[in-house]
Amino acid sequence: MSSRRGFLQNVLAGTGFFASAKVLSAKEMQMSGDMPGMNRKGKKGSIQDHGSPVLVETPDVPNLPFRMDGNVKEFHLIAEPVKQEIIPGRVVDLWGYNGSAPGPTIQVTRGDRVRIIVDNHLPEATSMHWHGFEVPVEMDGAPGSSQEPIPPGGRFVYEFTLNQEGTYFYHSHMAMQEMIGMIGAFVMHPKETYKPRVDKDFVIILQEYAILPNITVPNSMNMEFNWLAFNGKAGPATTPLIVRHGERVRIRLINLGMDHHPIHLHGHQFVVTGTEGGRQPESTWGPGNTVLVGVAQARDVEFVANNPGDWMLHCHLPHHMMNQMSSMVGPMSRRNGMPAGLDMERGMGMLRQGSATSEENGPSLGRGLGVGSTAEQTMSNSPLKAGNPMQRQDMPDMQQQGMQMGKPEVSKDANSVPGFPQDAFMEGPMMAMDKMVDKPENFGLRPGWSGFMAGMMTFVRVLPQDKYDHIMELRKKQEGNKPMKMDMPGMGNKHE
Ligand SMILES: [Cu+2]
Repeated sequence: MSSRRGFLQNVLAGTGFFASAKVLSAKEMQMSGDMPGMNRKGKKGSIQDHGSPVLVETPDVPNLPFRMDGNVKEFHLIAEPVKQEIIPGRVVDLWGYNGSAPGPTIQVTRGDRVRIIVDNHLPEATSMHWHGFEVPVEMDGAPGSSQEPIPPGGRFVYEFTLNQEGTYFYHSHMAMQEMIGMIGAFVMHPKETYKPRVDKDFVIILQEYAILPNITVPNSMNMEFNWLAFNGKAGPATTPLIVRHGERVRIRLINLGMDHHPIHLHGHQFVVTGTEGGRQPESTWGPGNTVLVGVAQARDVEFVANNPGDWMLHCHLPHHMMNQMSSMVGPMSRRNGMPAGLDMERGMGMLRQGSATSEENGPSLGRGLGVGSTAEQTMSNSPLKAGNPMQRQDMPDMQQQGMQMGKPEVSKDANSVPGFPQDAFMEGPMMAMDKMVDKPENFGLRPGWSGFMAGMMTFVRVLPQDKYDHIMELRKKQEGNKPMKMDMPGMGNKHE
């Protein structure tokens, strides 16, 4: 196969070889045509009530391609360690599938016969559970009871017919592995689209990690989290959901972590139309703008994007709207150094050397390993010492990296106001990094926007036709410029 077009056609027509399989982005799948068996008749821009559903888009996460083996849709998942860039410059070590954490999104149609080959490239045993699937027990992926765990280097082939529809997901059924990224979306489309038909359909997977400064591995024992992610990205690195003014939109929220997340949408009322158990009858739909997505749950919300603007979509737990929260940020902003002699940079979590949990650094940073730690300190905000509370020239590196590093505006008497600071150094110009997260979907956002986006946060951008078209054009250009990535991590890279 020589051309990209030919390759895509083959994969999508179900004749592609696994050896040349490639993880397609949602965009590519949308652009390249439809999945076999999904006869999508929808014309661009038209809102119609018949025909097959639109494909879901999982921002920042690829779709998993498949091939047809007779009448079986065959997918291939590889459990493996993954380097995940949560925000620019912060690459962490997670475990996921096919180079992605969360793993690639699987889309099937009700009635499909599905085979999923799971290879274990992890250093320990794993198993794959199909959450909420009504399948024979030997296909359930419960290690020790329904099957032997898949040993390192091993493979298990799952095969079943799916007679369900809705927002489902797959995940490792090893509890600690769940906490380090091992989940992916599994959307089962109905044969005929629901009414009213949606024009855009998105998936967002909610995850949280406890990752100490200068350490790349999440502490999956910890119960407090400093990195909160939508589809593996924390704001402002999340990719906004782009919709046209007037379109009907579905967002499928999936949570598999240690915390529950009340997800809130600005500017619109939505209705909850589905759970992890599938579609709810319309008589149960009530208006809301915040939906609590509990652990192991999925919630589908739908709304008509009738209010133009860049609207925030975020978890409303305040600590889930922050990045790399540090109990010492407050104190560091009002002292010239830590009691133990650490400077502001390190106090802010930008540790230059050593480990944040070392005997030397741990206690003075107020950080420990979490469970049973003796090094944790409780810190509260208190009035500042007089003087300049923050010297941003201390952070030339950050500026070189593209942080805008503006000066937060504070009143003259700020230091004498009990409670100060709260957000003065956590949000705003200091944290802005518009250029570092530049991408087509961010085009035209208000300058400095990125300083106020963190954690589980993204935008639903409800755009007039011309702005929408412009962003789609930019997207296409970007796709064209990208070098073609043929390798599927962990797989042979032989082409026809
Ligand atoms: Cu939350």
